[in-house]
Parts: sequence; structure tokens; C-alpha cells
Amino acid sequence: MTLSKVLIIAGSDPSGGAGIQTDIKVATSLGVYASAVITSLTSQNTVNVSNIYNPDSRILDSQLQSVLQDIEFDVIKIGMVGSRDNIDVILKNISKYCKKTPIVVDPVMVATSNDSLFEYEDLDLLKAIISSAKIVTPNIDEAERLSQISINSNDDIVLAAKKIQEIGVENVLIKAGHLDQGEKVENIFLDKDGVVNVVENDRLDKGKIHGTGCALATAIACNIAKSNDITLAVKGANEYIFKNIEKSQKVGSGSLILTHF
Ligand code: PXL
Repeated sequence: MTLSKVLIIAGSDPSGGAGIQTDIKVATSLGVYASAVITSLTSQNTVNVSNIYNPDSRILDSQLQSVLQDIEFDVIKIGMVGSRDNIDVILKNISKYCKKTPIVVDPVMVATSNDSLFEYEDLDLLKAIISSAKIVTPNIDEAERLSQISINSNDDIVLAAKKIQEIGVENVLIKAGHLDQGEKVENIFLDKDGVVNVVENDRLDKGKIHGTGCALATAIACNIAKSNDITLAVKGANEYIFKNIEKSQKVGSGSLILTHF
């Protein structure tokens, strides 16, 4: 059997609930080989983010060159980018080494704890990465920033998804978990043919869970690596996260985390 391989480009969450640590757990539990290049080092736990350190982007550049010159990836997942210089470096390496590789972008802006992980003045550069992606997976706040549409209803979500698609990305999944408190969580998936799908699951009353956005985007990436059917990839990833939310645990005094087992 051929081995599917994902390159994860994301920030580090040393508590292990989000970021690159979670991404590797998701890929491993889905049977996909994970390489991982770190954009940013956060100091955080399940309560908050207390510090962010972005290493010199030349380190990111040389790490990306090292892995991309050697390994042919089936898919790339991009999460927290860290800095403007990092975005430039990511764009340069993608256009040099992986023009045809499907890319999943989770446009990380704010942590579960509400701490900021992104400088909004870099939005235009982030859009340049999104324009080359197969799918982008914003939550409601990120979708509002990317579309400049204020979202108060499911109709607004569809409008925002269409506006985000105009950036150039093929597919848009807007995670609607926080929009209302109905019995179902209804995520809106706009595919490249303009079809709007509702990807739903029962709402679980678990409280705050850290890292679900990172895990969902990585699960989508892994499913793309294995089959390349984007709709099945999104639905399968949604189910994976739902099952893991049911089993979520407390490891510290703040948010719950997904264990992936
Ligand atoms: O869930 C967003 C996210 C992404 N990347 C890193 C994070 C977080 C949230 O805390 O720490 C590194």
C-alpha cells in the first residue's frame, strides 16, 4: 500500500492541544505520515497564550527547502503563519516546489482562549496563500475578516463563503459552531462548482475545547491525501472531530482537549 504524506506548516502549542502537536496526532491516527515545519513558538497551556516567539523566517525557509527537496507530499496543511516574512517564505516555497500539491489553509487568527495569533495587517498576504489553496476552513470570526461581511445568519455565511471563494480558493468550509446554540452544528461547505452543502452534526454540550479547528483542517488534509474527493474528505473529517469531541478530556485547568485515541 502506498504511504500518504502530509506536510504540516503551523505553530507550536507546547500544551499539545492545538497547533503542530495536534496536527501530528491527527495525521498519525488517520494513518498518514506527517512531516512538520514550525512557523512560530507559542507559550501556552489550556488556559491562555502567554507569549509568542517567531524565529527568523530564514529558518523556516531552510526547513521548507530541506523537506520539499526530498519528499513529495500528497497534501500540505497550513495553520498559524506567525509573521509577514513567514508568509513570503511559504509562498515562495510553494510556488517553487509544490505548484500542483493540494493545500488546506486554516486561517488561524485567534486562539480558543481569545488570545491573538495573527496580525490583521497581514491579511492581504494571507489571502495570497488562500488563493492557491484547494480549501480554506475559517470559523465565523475569520470568515468575517476574510469576507468583510458581518455574519448573523446562515444566509450571511453563504454570502461570506462566496466572497471568500472570490479570493481564488476552490472550496470554502465555514465552521459555524459558535453562530447559534441550536441542537445541530451546521457548517457550510461551498464547493468549487458553487454548490452549498450543510455539513452537520449534533451539538455536544462539552464547554470550550482547544484545537478542534487545527484538527479539522488536518483531518481534511489527510483525507484528501488518501482519496482526493473533497466532499468526502470534509464529511469524514467532520465525523472524526465529532467522535473525538465526544471523548474529549481535561488535562489542565482550562479548555478540554482532544486525545485522538
Ligand atoms: O486553534 C488555533 C491555533 C493554531 N495554532 C496554534 C495554536 C492555536 C490555538 O491555540 O496555539 C499554534
